[in-house]
Amino acid sequence: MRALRSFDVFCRVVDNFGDAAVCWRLARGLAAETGAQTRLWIDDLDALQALAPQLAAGRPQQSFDGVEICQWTAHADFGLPADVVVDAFGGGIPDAYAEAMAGQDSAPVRPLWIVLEYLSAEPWVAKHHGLPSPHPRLPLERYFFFPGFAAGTGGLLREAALSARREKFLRDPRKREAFWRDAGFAPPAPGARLISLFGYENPAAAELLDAWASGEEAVVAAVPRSRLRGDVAVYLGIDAGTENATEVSDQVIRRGSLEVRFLPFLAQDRYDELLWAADWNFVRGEDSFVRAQWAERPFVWHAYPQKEGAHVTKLEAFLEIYCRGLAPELAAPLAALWRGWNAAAPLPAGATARAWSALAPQGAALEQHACAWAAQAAKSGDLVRNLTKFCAERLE
Ligand code: TRH
Repeated sequence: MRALRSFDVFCRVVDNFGDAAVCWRLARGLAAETGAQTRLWIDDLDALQALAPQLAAGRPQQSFDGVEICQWTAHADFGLPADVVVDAFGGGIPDAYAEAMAGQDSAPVRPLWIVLEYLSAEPWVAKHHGLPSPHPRLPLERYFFFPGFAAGTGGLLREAALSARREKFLRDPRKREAFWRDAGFAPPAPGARLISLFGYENPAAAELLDAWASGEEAVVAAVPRSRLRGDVAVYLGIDAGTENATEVSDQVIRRGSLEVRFLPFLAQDRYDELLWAADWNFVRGEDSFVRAQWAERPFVWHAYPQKEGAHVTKLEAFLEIYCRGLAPELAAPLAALWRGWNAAAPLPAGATARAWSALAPQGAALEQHACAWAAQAAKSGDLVRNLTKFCAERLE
């Protein structure tokens, strides 16, 4: 198989953090896995800097973690095309760059154009994975690369060092204490159920928070900065300011059995630690959705809302595979909780709280299932390895 000498990853940030998060994780993985020159071209450096605060804000070019991070502007000098060009989420690549790729016919091999698609559990994914499509104008093929949970898909981003990092964190209580100290809080009281909340605006939030506040057991809800924060603040009757407002950061608000902690937006690697420390994780989009699975804890996914409810199809497709092997008396309330959390319209009053009260006492069984699921999902292979193999085979 031909060695891959260079990668260019092109990332247009639509909104939120996911596009930048997936591309940053991919670029770091490619550099670590292959040692090849890896450039991440990104149009919104701020989104990336929030995920990796070590990066210098606004610097058009810098290197970190084996990746050369370049600001993607209309006047950027892209230089020679790389062996492999990743067009993330179909955001496209610069026209001049595509023409340069097409002009490489004198080169030993013509660069490969990979369109990295969004993650979905829908059954059609494996059939479409890896299919070529001729460029409408240039003598170039684009290959559609689909992440996925099943064999025959591109797999999931899962860096080799992940398990060791997680086990090291879980084995050492001092690391958990350090996490809270660095986030500006004391560790939660022993025995309190820790729930992390990351999501989009959500009308179902109040009902769940109320169930926790009026419940028997102590619940600590850790709420890093996100679009869900507003709903939490409204429930607590406090002004959260705008999503980016930090006023509420570092605040602890108590209501009955519920303690809400407003956390700052954490560095991506720190966010992993929150997922590992928590008993339940509420996540969203794509990258946190996958990280929650690798955290091997029960979780609830808020799919990125899409037109015509396309996200509900994605949600149901994932629920179908995730709940396989789960006892029906757990699968039914879990699905109800997820549907309630993703409902475009509010569910019958109490439905989300009822689902929660059926699940809350079953933490051990749900965690066991989460562990079994993580092992199952990992069988589709690490996306970085699958991608490098896919490319090396086509660059023969
Ligand atoms: O930010 P998102 O909603 O991104 C979304 C999705 O990717 C969606 O598929 C895409 O269509 C849309 O953007 C445009 O959710 P996601 O994918 O989970 O990305 C969030 C990232 O932020 C993830 O890497 C976790 C990280 N994160 C931190 O680093 N620190 C934090 O404190 C929190 C809460 C998250």
